[in-house]
Amino acid sequence: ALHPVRRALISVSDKTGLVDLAKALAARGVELLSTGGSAGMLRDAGLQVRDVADVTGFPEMMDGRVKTLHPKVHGGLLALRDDEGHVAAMNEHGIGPIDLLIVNLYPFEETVAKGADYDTCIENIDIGGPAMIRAAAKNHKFVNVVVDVEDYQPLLDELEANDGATSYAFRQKLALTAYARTGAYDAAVSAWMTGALEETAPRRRAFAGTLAQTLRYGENPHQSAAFYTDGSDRPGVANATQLQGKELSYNNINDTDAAFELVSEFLPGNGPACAIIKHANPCGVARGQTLREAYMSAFDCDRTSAFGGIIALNSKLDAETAEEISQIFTEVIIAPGADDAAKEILAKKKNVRLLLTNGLANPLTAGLMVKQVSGGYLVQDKDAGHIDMDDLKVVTKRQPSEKEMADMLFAWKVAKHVKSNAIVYVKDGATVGVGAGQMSRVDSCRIAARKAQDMAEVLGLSEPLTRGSVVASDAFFPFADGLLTAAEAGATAVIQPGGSMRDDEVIAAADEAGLAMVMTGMRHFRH
Ligand code: 93A
Repeated sequence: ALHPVRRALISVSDKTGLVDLAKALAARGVELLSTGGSAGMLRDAGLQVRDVADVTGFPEMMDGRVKTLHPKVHGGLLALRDDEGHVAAMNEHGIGPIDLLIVNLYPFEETVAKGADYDTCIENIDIGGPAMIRAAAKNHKFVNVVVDVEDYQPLLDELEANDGATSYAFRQKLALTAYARTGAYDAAVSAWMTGALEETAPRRRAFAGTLAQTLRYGENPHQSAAFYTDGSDRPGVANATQLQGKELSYNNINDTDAAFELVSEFLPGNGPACAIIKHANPCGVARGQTLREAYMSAFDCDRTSAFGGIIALNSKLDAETAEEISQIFTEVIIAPGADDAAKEILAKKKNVRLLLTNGLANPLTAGLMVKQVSGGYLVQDKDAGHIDMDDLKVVTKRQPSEKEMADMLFAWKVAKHVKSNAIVYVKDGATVGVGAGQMSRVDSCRIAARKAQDMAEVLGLSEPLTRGSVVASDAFFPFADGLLTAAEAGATAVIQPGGSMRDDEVIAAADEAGLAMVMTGMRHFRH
């Protein structure tokens, strides 16, 4: 049913658009109630406003912690206008109905993002605001609640269309937005406290995000989709600046994230590195003396798949690398910076999206991974597992050479970012074969070797690059077959977690083939 708006309560931290909205409401004859700062701003604009303190008979107190928490406010929001008892209570206690609530909350998320100290974050937890929002939203049968500056104009349009009233359907939609906001707000508090107390286990915490972008569609055109940010300032796709190209799609965001998280494993201090991603899996990762060389080596792992891929770099994009990348079609490039000359080169490729980040992501930082299953969510810590040379146990007669060791650690880092079953062949600091997402480990070994063979033909090499390579497996070899496939492809050293019932068999096969093998004691499933 249509309900006229006669009285509004305004209490906002973000005062964007406030004066214009209030003027439009006043012009409709709506009476304005407001809290300290908001009231001051409206008065300065020449509007007539009544202080909430005047309504409640109580001053704002305790540094503003108690300003709207009063029956005269909450009764006015919650009273059912068509209930005799409620109306009688309003009359008895001198409670006037509030038909419209305009509230946006203390900027808790922004305060956390700025790195504020504990007490400042606590002070920025809004109590009265969410209480009013939840009350008004519950009573949407009669009350309008606006929590987003973006809803100011639609509200005015609705009032205009209905001669100063709003429809039930309109109020329902506002209530939905309102509860999404209070839910996300408390989830942000919960997430912050989880971090502040260094409570890393994903238990007893809520999670939610802030709508950052409505996407054109999801994984497929018939799926609707949106991008939510979690308020952290982690360098990566959520906090990057896009210099050119169309808006990112759902798949772009997913793949760009995979690419950047992977390349962030390689510290720029150890030289430039490049990762090329297709469908969330790397089709080439390499280090180089120069960034261009790193890109070229990554590209040479699987030129066919790299077409239309996503490229992540661990250092500033330079002109010669940009020139090289421009030779084929690429969807997205993400890097911690770009030279002017590089930007100029890419500007000619209007379809390429160039994203610049504020540094690399720290792979050791704790985080949360959420995945939806039918009827629920699976929540776990992000895989921040890390091994050093000291954690490795050589299990074969032959010790790996220094070069093999370096390549194995490289391969292991890449394998962490490949969908299981993951098999990664590496030679001279570059992947030369990647087997991803297979249901059996031996198939991943075969596919990776097979792709290396195909690339040898493309590159005009007499033998595949897997000759003299090392191989990483994200989980143990359940049988010797996968390892033997890798040996046949020319791998000379193996890195894997170990822990299979048949480790003895696998080690014996490695010894017989003259391989060196190390065990990490840690696995990196990724599904
Ligand atoms: O400290 S509070 O939780 N206590 C309250 O009773 C209360 N009522 C409104 N914060 C409260 N608010 C918040 O004050 C609103 O949610 C809004 O963000 C802010 C507006 O204050 P001002 O109008 O003084 O700028």
